[in-house]
Amino acid sequence: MRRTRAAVAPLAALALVLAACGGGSSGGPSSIGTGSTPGASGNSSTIAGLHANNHGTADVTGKSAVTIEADNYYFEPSVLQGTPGQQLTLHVVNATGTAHNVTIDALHVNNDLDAHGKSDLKVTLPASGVLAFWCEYHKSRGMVGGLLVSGSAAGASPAPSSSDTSGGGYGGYGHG
Ligand SMILES: [Cu+2]
Repeated sequence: MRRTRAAVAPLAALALVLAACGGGSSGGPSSIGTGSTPGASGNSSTIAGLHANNHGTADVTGKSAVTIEADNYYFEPSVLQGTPGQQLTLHVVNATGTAHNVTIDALHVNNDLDAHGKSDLKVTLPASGVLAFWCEYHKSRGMVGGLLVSGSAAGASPAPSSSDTSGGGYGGYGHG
C-alpha cells in the first residue's frame, strides 16, 4: 500500500481549475483563454442580479423537501421553482472536499457545510419573483442559486383552462 500520494497533484489540478475559471469550468462551449467575451457564455447567468453558475432548475411544486448539491462552485440544481409561500426543506449536500455555505439573507439563514458535510434548512418561497441564496465563501465565483416562484414575473404562462382535479391532490398531512 502506498501512502505517499504526491501532494503536488491536487495543487496542480487546482491551478488548472483556477486557470480555466474564466470561461466556466465544466464542459461548456469552450472559449479558450481569449479573455472576457461579452455576453453570456456557457451556463453562467444571473439570479436576482447576481452572477450565477446555473446548473439547472428543478420544479419543486407540491414537494415538501428537496435535495440540492453544493459543488465547486455552484448549486445543482441552482434554481428551485415552486409556488408562492411554499414551505420547503432543503437537504444541502456538499459533494466536495471544500467547505461551502448556504446563506439566505432574507430568511436569516447562514449554514456552513463542512467538506462532504450536509445541512438541512427550512425555507419559505417568496410571494413572487425570486429569492437568491449563495455560498458566502464563493458568491463572487458565481456560487449562487435561487428560490423562484412560478406564475408571477418570469415568463407569463397563461394557465391552461383544463384544470382537472386529479385524484392524488390532497397530500396535505405529513408530520411536523
Ligand atoms: Cu462555496
